[in-house]
Amino acid sequence: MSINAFLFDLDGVIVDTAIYHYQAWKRLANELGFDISEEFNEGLKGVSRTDSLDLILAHGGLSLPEEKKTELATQKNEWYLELVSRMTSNDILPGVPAFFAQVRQAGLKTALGSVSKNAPMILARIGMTDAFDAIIDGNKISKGKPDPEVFTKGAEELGVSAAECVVFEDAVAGVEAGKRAGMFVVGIGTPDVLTKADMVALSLEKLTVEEILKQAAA
Ligand code: B16
Ligand code: MG
Repeated sequence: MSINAFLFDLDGVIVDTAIYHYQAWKRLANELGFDISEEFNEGLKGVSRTDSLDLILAHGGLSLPEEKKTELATQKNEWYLELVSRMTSNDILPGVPAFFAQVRQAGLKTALGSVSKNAPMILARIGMTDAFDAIIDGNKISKGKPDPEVFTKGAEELGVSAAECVVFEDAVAGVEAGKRAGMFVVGIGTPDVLTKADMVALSLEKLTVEEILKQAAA
């Protein structure tokens, strides 16, 4: 089966919003009286807002009522929105525009596979809404990564099978989601962290479509 579609995660692959999620969660943890490290934050990447909060509270040894948790998640999102509200196309990660030009040239379909409810707003801010044939975001799914739903839905909307898809992911949970969806996964980061990815590169800048298609067919 040949590859006909590329499915992209947003945070950490197209734009570096991962740092803003981290800053907002760190601020929240600090207000609650504890801290979260960058290493701990790796486990939050690709994880939904509510699941992230549960992991953070468990890390701080806190158990809070649902009402309070909703309040904290809303507060984190407000801080996050403050941080991303000034984003522009200058925040697109290096190599992304050139890579998308190659993807189009190769006639591949594209989908966004993000569990972020803020994804449509971020795409609009960076001017990349039209770069995708399908957009799956946190408003369209019920299960966050590592559940494969976000990528399975992406393939479905594009009208392709899982075997025709390549996923681009920077998160451990996202790589797992792509593999569970039955797709070839390109990890964006380092091989020591993204151990389950089929191939790994530091950024899209370091990749060519030709090389990926060759590896996926091997
Ligand atoms: P929001 P992705 C994920 O996006 C982020 O990696 C994760 O840190 C965040 O908690 C999640 O979106 C939900 O985001 O609070 O904006 O709905 O990596 O799947 O693009
Ligand atoms: Mg990500």
